Amino acid sequence: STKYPEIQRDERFARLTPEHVAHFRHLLGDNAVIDGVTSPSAAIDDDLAPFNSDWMRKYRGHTQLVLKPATTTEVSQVLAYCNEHLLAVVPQGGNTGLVGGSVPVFDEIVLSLSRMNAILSFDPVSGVLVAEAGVILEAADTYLASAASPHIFPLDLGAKGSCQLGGNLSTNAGGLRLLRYGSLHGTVLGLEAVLPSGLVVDDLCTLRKNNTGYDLKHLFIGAEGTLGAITKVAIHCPRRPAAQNVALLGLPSYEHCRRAFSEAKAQLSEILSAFELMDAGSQALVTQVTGNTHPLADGGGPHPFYCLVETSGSNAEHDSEKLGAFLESVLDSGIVADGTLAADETQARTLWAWREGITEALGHLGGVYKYDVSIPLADMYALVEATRARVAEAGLIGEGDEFPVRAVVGYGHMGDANLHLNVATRRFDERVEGVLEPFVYEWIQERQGSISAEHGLGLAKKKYIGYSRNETMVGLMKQIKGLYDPNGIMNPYKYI
Ligand code: FAD
Ligand code: 2HG
Ligand code: ZN
Repeated sequence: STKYPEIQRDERFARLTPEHVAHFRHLLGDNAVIDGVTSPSAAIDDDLAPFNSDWMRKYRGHTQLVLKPATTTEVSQVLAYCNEHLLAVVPQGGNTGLVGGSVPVFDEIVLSLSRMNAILSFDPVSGVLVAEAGVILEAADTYLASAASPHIFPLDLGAKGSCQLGGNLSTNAGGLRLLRYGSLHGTVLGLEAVLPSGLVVDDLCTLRKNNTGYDLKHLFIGAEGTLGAITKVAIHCPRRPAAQNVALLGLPSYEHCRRAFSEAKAQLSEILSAFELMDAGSQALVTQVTGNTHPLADGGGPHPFYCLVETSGSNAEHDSEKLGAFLESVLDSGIVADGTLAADETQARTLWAWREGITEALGHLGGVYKYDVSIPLADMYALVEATRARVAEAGLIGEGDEFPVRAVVGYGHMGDANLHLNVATRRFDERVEGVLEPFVYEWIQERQGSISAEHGLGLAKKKYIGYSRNETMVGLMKQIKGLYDPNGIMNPYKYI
């Protein structure tokens, strides 16, 4: 895991004492506290471990205290006490974040929202869902799917079984269908959050239109827990599409993927709901880890690139006819070398697994350096090629233990010009990091891209915010941080 030689513990923050812990036990009850302060033991360390280590096992903190409040009032009481006693806090949802933002750096208290997991209301006519921040994304979607008039949560991503709505909002997660349903800045109608002072920001509006002054909820969307803790969410959910169809395409070059995307928009227009990119390397890794045979292995595969196209609509026959016609046309015109259509829901899920399973497969190989970036589409994949060349030039990639890098792969949300460049290593290695950074960020800056498309900055990109935001913008962010969190107790040492 990564060490933090450049970061010092801020000694303004108090160290936890048994008196602090006694106060929290009194406030929340014994079951809501994991306490390694008053009763340290190997068993308690095991209980604390999952809260201290991130999904990638790259970042590791040293918290001795996890608090699990059950109500907004409890969150407010906890934060007010922490603020008064200068105790630093990291809000944590499902701990699936990929930038090291969700775990402590030193001994910050972890504020877990997992017990605040109630669905509060759902209006099937407007489609507005109100839920607590600790609701798991998949649970929210399952609830909506089983409603008398089935709806869909307007966000979907590979970590849906663990991530929480509060974490989704705090990272402004994008996911697999942003192309169709837009960003959380559009779908979230209101939220409730607690500031470090204990003040409850009650902005749980359920209206689609509300132009009354500054729309402050947007500050919490993507704030990564640096301003306060989100406790409730109101979100606009669309009707669940009656029909979903999926096609997987094999293509000879990245330029062909761009042409296929353009054709998909033209031919599938209002029913297009996802357009995802995967390179050959990413698919080879999924094959290697799962042992499954790639669906396009027989038709002249492996292909240099793959695209997954999904349609969502109200008429299954109409949609599958349209997707079938699209596949025929891109095959005929030579844009696509091979393709397959899912015949039913099970096959659709299987095709999706080749895209959604990449992150998990990479995780099996060792340490992964992840770059979640936005780049204008024309140049998007060139970053993977440039990185591959740089790593090869540095002599870091090859078969055998002496080469730290196993693969440089690219995939992502082509419909949103969002690339996931992943460099898989045998283990995290400072030599590799030195070759990749700031190279990747400079490359992106030169092309007016963004160094963080959908995962946030966290600790991973703390040093690099200046590559995508100018001094004025960072200065304004710091002023807002100072206003909302004057003692700086919320998620310290991270990007702001
Ligand atoms: P955590 O990881 O617990 O926290 C993330 C950040 O939010 C931290 O800074 C934390 O302090 C803060 N936070 C959490 N809860 C709160 C709260 N209630 N109030 C204030 N701050 C809070 N991201 C995408 O955008 N698109 C994807 O397609 C995608 N796919 C993924 C696939 C996999 C397999 C994995 C492991 C991750 C993926 N992610 C993706 C990254 C991740 O950002 C999302 O999984 C998710 O949004 C994080 O939610 P979480 O509840 O796990 O938050
Ligand atoms: C995805 O789109 C996620 O699969 C994760 O955002 C990307 O692992 C990654 O780099
Ligand atoms: Zn993604």
